[in-house]
Amino acid sequence: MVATVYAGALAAALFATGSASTPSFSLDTSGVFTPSAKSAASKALTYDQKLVPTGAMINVRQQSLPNGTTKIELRVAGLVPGHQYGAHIHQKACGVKPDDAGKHYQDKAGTDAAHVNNKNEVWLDFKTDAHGIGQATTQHGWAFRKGQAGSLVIHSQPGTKGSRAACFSVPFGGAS
Ligand SMILES: [Cu+2]
Repeated sequence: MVATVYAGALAAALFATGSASTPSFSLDTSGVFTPSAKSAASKALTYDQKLVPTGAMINVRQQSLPNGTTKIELRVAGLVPGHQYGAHIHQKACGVKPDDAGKHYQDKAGTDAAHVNNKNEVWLDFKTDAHGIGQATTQHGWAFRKGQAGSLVIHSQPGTKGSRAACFSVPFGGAS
């Protein structure tokens, strides 16, 4: 993961004077879920092995453009077929306890409906196919504040009602 992040940073530095479509920050990181009780050091932790079994895989990509646009792609495999999951970017890295990832990352802080939505937060809800594979993509017109977006949490159901089934630590990149 370190090498991937480093490569992304290096590419950003090399191409900083490129066209508007050249990313100012990019990362591509993958993980295999392990039970949180057994391996707190893992960056992919499952809290609910019925919904996110040990060995399930996740891949997350971020591309941020010089104009401030942030694109996030999520891919998962090995989950329950035909299930609707919720997923959001949270503030902190994952820990042994589901709540360790903290709250949702928000562009503008707030607790009302004007702030808790998929425009001001990064939601990547998805439904798995018959093989347990799922994917989601989002794009926002704003950049993360550096160091304030630390994980992607998979929830038991879409939206904001579901419990936290698994967590993947991702050092999302901030504005350049
Ligand atoms: Cu969440």
